[in-house]
Amino acid sequence: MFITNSTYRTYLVTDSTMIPESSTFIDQVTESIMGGASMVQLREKTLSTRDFIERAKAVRKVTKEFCIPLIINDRIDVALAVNADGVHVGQDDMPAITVRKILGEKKLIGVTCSNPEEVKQVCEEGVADYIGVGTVFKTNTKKDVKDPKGCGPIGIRKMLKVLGDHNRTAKKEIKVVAIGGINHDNAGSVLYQCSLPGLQSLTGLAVVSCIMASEEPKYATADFDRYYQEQELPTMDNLDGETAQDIVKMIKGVRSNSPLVHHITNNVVKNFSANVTLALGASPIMSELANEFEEFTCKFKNLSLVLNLGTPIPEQIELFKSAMKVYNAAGHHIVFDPVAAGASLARLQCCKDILNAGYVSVIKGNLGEISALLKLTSGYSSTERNSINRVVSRGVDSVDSEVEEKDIFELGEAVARDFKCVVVITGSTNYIFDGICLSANVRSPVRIAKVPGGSKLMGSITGTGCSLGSTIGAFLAGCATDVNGTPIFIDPFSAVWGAVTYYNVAGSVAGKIGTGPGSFMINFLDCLNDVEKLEPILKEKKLFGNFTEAP
Ligand code: 3NM
Repeated sequence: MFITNSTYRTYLVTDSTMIPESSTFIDQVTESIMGGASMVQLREKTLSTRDFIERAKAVRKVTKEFCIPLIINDRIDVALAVNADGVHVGQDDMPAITVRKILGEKKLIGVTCSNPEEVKQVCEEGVADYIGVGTVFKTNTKKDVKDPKGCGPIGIRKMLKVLGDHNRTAKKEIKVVAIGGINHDNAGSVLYQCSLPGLQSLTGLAVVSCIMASEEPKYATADFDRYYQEQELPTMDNLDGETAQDIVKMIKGVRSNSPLVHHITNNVVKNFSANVTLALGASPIMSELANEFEEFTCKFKNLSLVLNLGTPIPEQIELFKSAMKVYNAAGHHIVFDPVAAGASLARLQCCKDILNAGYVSVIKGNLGEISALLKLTSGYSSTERNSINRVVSRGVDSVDSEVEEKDIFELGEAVARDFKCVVVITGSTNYIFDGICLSANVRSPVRIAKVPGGSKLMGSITGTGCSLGSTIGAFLAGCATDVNGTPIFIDPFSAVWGAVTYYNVAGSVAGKIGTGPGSFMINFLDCLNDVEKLEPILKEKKLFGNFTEAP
């Protein structure tokens, strides 16, 4: 049998306990294969040996007809009895080395891994053809998983890093499928988020209940194919180059489209963030009513979500997660502000839960906050991190004087690459990193933009950091369509650069007028609102190629 990467694409793992009443086990498997299942693992935990063999023979007949591999879970004897194409073992089953000795070189061997150490061991043993990494998300199908909550894309990427390092130099590439809680709601983002561009991505997805329990297993399987097509990352070639250079055009887009910027944010800054959003010409909404989120995403094209971790409570984290699901499904941008991420392990855990629950287009924070997130990355991007490791978040204020610029570059790049998003590190100079427009196969450079801070007075009133999140949200949503409401593609990096630049130019102009924090706040809102006043300065600002240093 000819095994390629696409052999692993939609890997059906069977379970006979969840077949719909109107169907039979073998019908479910056959239909799934007809829908495009590219590999089948027969997984039976309660059948007698004799019944297991009978079932394996029946499935073998179908897999043979469709020329796809049949893998037997755990039972080497059953695999031998029916001449299956391979065996899949877990960490407590027969060691892969022993399986290889029994089965010989021609059969496929898969091993389940739940952490980087187990991946490392499989790589060192060098006998497996593929690994199954998981559990990605909570699943009801397997009860004895090591991490019932799921390791999420963050955990999967840490395993991919170990595998990718191995595969880079190995004679034989070990393939990898993700498993656990994968369904049609999350398959696209699993493929997108569980990859390290230029190093390692998933070869396929392994699925049980989403197919085995489906009334329409053929279509349930076929649907998985389209998620692979969606995995094309945007590249520099398909950007709207003209708009990407023109902040005035962007802010005018915000004003004419009047986007809705949905905030779930902390109580301290709600008022100021709403005023900043209004001053930009966008509409703020501070909704925490989960039932209406889907209505927003159906109703509005120019919409974004700003999640701010300023005053977290468990209910709010759950609200974040449900909002993310709705916004991700509708394809609207999400801006995440990991306020004081490094202040405690509990807060970092909140960030981990949030970033595992879905995809955010932008992460905005100060140096302390972004360096805390470094702990959630796979480490595939960075080499040395000495001075970054010295940075400890001190509440919401970060210390940037001790850190060299090259370390800031390394930090931003690492977080942007891992989370495949735009990262903004705020401070007296703002740094923006593009982890979105990367090539999937080669290690392409991360675009970096540098924007000078606006005014020292911005630090004298509360909420200027958080309201930058609102501004980014307004620009992303404002640039999502042209004035006629037709969707246009402007890359998030350019929109974020436009937002950060506009915000700081307004701050700089306001800072020169006022005498103290009170008047500054008012002048700042006025300046944000006065495009004509800022226009001459904005016209000077350009994104230069790969790197911009604003004059
Ligand atoms: N192995 P579903 S999770 C068979 O984590 C299996 O190793 C897992 O089922 C692992 O697609 C799992 O229905 C069950 O969530 C996955």
